[in-house]
Amino acid sequence: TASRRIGMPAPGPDRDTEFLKDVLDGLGQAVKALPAKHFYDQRGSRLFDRICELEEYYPTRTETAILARYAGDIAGKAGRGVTLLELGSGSSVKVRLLLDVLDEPAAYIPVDISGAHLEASAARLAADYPEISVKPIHADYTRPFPLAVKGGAERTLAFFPGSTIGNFSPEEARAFLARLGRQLGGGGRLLIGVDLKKDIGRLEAAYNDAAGVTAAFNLNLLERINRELDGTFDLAAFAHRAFYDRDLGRIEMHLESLKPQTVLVAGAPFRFQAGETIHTEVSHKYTVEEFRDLAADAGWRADETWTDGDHLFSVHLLTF
Ligand code: AVI
Repeated sequence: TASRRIGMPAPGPDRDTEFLKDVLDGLGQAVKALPAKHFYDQRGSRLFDRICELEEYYPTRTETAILARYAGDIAGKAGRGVTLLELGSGSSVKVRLLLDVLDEPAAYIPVDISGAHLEASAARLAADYPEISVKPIHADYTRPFPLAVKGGAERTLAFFPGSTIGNFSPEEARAFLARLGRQLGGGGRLLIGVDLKKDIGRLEAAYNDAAGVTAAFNLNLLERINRELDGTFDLAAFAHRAFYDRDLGRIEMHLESLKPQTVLVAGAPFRFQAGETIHTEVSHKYTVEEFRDLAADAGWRADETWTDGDHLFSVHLLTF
C-alpha cells in the first residue's frame, strides 16, 4: 500500500472504541453534544474538501492567498533545513505553498486522524516532492502523540492552518498551544491560521451554503453513527443549524430533531424532543489582538501576523 511505500510508522488511534464511547457519552448528556473531530471519516474529509471550495466559505481561499503572497517572508523567517509538522493535514494542499519555497526542508510530517485520507494525500505529496522525506503520523493530534524531530526545536516549524484552532474553546486552545509548545521545545515555531471576527452575515453564510454541502457534512456524523455504531438515525428527521453567537464569538453548529423521536445507538436508546439539538461544533473567531493574547498566555511570542486586505483571516508566526 501507499503507506508502506512511504513508511507509515505509527499505529492509528483506537478510534472505533473512542467513537462509540464519545457518542454514548455525548448523547447521554442533558444537553446533547458530539466532538467535532468525529466528522472526519473518509466521507466527512471529502465533504470538508468540498466546503473549502464553496463560494461562501471564504477562509480557505483567503488563507491560501495570504500564504501564497507571504510564503517568501515565511520561508525567510523559518530558515534552512526545517522539519515541517502539519497538524490535521487533510489533503495537504496548502502546505505545498510552503514546500515550494522553504530552503531545503529536512522533512514533512503530516499528522491526521483520518488514516485512509492521510495515506492517499501523503503518497501524492511524496510523488510530487521526491526530494522531501514524507513521514505521516496517523494520530489524533488533540492528544499527546509520539514525535521525534531531528535537528532540535529551532529547526521545527509546526503548521496548523484553516483556523482549526477555532474548533477548540479558548481554554482548550490555550491548553493545546501550551502542550504543543512543550512538545516542540523552546525555540519551536508555529505558523497558524486564525479566522477573524467580522460581520455576522458573512460568517453565517459561510456555514449555511446554498448548495447544502455544510448540511451534508454535519448530517454525515449521524450517517457515520448509523454505519459504524449500528445507529438508527433517520436523516430526514434532523436538520442542519448554524448560527453566530456574538457574546461567545463563535459559530455553533447543531443537528436539530424535527420531531419527538427515539434513536438507538449500539442498542442504547436516546430520546429527542422536537426542536432539541445535538451540538456538533464550535468555530471561534478572534481579533488579531485576542489571538495574540491567547497565544501569549500559552507561552508563544508572536513574531509576525499577516492578513488579507479585507481583514477576513489572519496567519500568525509564533515562537515558543
Ligand atoms: C476545520 N474547521 C476549521 C472548519 C470551521 O470552519 O470551523 C470546519 C467546518 N465546519 C463547517 N464548515 C467548516
